[in-house]
Amino acid sequence: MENKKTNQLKKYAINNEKHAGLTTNQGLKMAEDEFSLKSGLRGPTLMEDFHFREKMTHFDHERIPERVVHARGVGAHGIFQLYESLGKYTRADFLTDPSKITPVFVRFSTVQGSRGSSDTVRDVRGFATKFYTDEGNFDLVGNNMPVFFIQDAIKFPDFVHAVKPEPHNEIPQGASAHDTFWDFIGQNHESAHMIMWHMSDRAIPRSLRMMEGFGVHTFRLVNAEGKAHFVKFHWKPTLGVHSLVWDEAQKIAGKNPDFHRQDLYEAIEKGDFPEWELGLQIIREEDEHAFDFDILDPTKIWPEEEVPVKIVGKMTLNRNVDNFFAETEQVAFHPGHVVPGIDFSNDPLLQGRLFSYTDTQLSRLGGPNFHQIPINQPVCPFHNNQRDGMHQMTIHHGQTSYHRNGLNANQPQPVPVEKGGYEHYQEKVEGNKIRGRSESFLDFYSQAKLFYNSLAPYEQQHVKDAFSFELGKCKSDMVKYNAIDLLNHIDRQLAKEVAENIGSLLPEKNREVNSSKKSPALSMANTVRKPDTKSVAVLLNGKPNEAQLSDWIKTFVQHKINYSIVDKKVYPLNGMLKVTDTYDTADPCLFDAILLMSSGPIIDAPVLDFIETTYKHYKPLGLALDDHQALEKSRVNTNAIGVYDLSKSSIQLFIEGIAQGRFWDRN
Ligand code: HDD
Repeated sequence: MENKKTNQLKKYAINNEKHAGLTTNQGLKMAEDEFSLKSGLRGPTLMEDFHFREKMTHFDHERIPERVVHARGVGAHGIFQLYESLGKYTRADFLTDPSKITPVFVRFSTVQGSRGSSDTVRDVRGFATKFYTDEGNFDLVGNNMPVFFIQDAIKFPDFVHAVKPEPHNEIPQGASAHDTFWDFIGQNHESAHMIMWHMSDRAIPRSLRMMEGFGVHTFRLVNAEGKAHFVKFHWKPTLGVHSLVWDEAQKIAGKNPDFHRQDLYEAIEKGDFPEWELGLQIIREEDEHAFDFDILDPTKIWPEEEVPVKIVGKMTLNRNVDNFFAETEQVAFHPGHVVPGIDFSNDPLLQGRLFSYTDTQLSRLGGPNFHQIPINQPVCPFHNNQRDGMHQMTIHHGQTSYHRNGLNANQPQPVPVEKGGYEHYQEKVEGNKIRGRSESFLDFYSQAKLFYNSLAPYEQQHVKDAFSFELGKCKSDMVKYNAIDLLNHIDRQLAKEVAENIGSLLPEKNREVNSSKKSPALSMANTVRKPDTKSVAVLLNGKPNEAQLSDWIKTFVQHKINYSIVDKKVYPLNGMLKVTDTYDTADPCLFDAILLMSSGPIIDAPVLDFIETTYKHYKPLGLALDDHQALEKSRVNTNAIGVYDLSKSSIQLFIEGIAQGRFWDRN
């Protein structure tokens, strides 16, 4: 899938196959690449071995610093297209012309772990999108949760120091279940809302393709007349929002640490392109103070029932990177990369981010010219008087490199607003210089409670379990108690149950915020459900009825369901089918559903383990058993919801079960 950006990248592509031979970086053809130059076959290596020195020096410097947060990530190319013009709100060209196809690059990430950590850990997921518009790059650097842990960017280093592995022993990796993180949370009640999201199923997505994305901050859209609206950006996945269960997430972290990146890569390779709709929540400037929360506070959502999400366009990821390092690792996002018609708000978290992102690239990418790295270049021309610096790739011609010059007719000249020049929104601001926080930011608990109230009972149970797990891993009683104290401000019953589970005291006084408000949009129970791109393992226990198996596989393919056939060994079946996985290489946690085809009275132990684990994770089970008693002694209740006897019910019902995903009422 090609677009303006991928075509631009082609200029830089090198395909070794097309080259005649091996050379040094100076273009010298080399006759030998296996032996260093020695004084005698058993003698020492010589200093003059330039080939060895060049090869080794380059290798010695192959690594660059990983991102200080969001180090582990995966990226893909795609396109964005608008449904209808948003000219009423903004003059951004890519948001006003529905015929325009804007190339995008998206990088998904976890926050806490380092580059080699596992994908399925409990964490926030980064969701950063670079739109290569004709007016310059616009970066929407968001997360899969709509709020953040802190309200002011000056606390970011503290927060990150607390959540990252502890400094004395660098433990734990890819986890927030440790004392310094929970110490921070207990001491900083502004995290109350975010911690509820972090302990919810949102923190263990089933797939990156099945997560929402949020710009988090309030931005401004400004139209051609200079009129501004406040806006929040949303990404809504067309496959719905789905999660793993915690036991699965932990096991997958070991069985397949690349679970999410592989899922994304394979879906794109297969042509099952992931899609998100862009949604906007818009508030008129006049209504800035019309809500019971401050719209500048990044720990608050705008409940969708109060401020509806207007769906305005679609993003499709349709191409994997050609080189992980060149593209995914070197891509540099920045919330300050905006285009005419998009501007900032005074959210103090956003304001601080506007400094941090360029600054961090300087050490990560080694100098001020990282915008020239192919993945970071805009697709429109860029000219100014900035010069030189490490890794300068451009040969600027001419004598002048300063603004107001007479020698080159003052080129490059500032562009007037009417011709597309960026103009900052002229917001009136007045105030005394002060370090402090607005009182309107101080209600930490109401929306934490709103979130909890809005969850289905099974989702609330998962939140309790997550708190119990995480705090159960903490060693300090003080840390545990402070976290319970925080919960006691949100929901007394939640605080009580978690305190019991972790053996902590409960504060005597109930300080629960008094609110029974709900926002149904916050619960994942209300999401879209489709069978598309889910995966089924077909387990063979004895010789299968191959005609029947072929029929079922055809139905899976029609529904875009991925399948693997699993047996004790890999071998071809008749026709096109093949056993591709064994009970050793596959694992029940890696699939959305299981279909068991069993021809004898005995179900082998590894097969039984698959079935019982899948049952325990509430996932659909299709059973084609010659002997109907075969599972009688197992932990599977064959009459339970989401278990399909395929000798009686049609495969279609099983497919509906796969779309449903989980059967939480199963006992
Ligand atoms: Fe950040 C990376 C998202 C607050 C400072 N951030 C980073 C990435 C994402 C976010 C998705 C990874 C980008 C990529 O894939 O390369 N960050 C957020 C969101 C925030 C947020 C949604 C709150 C709403 N971040 C935040 C604050 C600061 C930073 C308050 C500092 C003031 N973030 C950074 C950073 C990173 C970064 C240190 C590390 C690597 C990078 O920027 O390029 O500058």
